[in-house]
Amino acid sequence: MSAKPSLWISRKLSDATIKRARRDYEVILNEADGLSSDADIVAMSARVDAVIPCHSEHFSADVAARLDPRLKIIANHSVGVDHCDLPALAARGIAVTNTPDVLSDATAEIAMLLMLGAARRAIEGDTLVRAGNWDVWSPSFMVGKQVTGARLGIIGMGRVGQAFARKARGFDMEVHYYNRSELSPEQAGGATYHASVESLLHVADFLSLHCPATPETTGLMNGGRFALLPKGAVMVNTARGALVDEGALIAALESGQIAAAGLDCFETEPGGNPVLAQYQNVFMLPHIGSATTQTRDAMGFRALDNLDAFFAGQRPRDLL
Ligand code: 8YV
Repeated sequence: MSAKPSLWISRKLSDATIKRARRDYEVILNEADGLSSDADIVAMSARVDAVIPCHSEHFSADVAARLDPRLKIIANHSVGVDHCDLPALAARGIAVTNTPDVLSDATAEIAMLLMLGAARRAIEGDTLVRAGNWDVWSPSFMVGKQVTGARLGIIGMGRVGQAFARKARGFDMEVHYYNRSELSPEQAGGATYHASVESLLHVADFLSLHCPATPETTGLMNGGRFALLPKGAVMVNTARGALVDEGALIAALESGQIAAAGLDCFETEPGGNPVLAQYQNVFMLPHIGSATTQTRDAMGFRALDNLDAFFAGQRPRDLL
């Protein structure tokens, strides 16, 4: 057996991550960077001691049951772990880690971009100018919704939610939040706590989702909940597509209940939603919340730190 543990890197991570991984592990890299099927994942598990997957590789209960006992740790290159069936993996004795903290600011930046772009009609304006169709100007032209001073509702006040709240305070927004538990005054930074999602929605002129996708949060934003928002609210989702019932969102856009939306994630990924794509008041990005050079390196290094601890016989910092 090789002195170095063997490691499957299932997607093309940053150059710095791969360089460091090759120094310390026998790396099998998915150079082609394509998606792996369940069968690919199961087959690979017999060849390696560890894997660094992205959220694009699914470790369902079925896959977990079929994994080879050689695989000992799944060191995710993501903070979200909804692609991993944690109880099923625990039952197989496989350790699972994630990469919290390091992507909070990059994701909050994308939430801010989406909120501003949706509120100020960025897609509509860009399309008009780019197509050479900008042939009029008027004070009643492309009037949007002002962000500065508005009420912002955040669902999920974890690391990303708090990073977004900090940025929103720079826009003098009045921040409200719903979270499973109330934060300490230092963490809340002056934001108002709501003990229920419903209470929060009533005051959310802007709404931003930052909670994980779990069976409890799937379809969190449905028709009934959209109806509780102030009319003409703007919704932003940089968390997971599963949180939003896209059919209900389309109905809310049609009725004007939602004035605009900014989406970095979708029920179907990759791909998105072709019906939502018809709306100029929906600002869409292809799940790039954490896609900065700095953050991708930090995510890769955090995953490797977790692996290093595990193979040194220590408890990984981000063991779930
Ligand atoms: C990543 C994310 O791009 O970390 C997460 O949970 O959704 C994204 O920031 C992706 O998961 C990388 O694997």
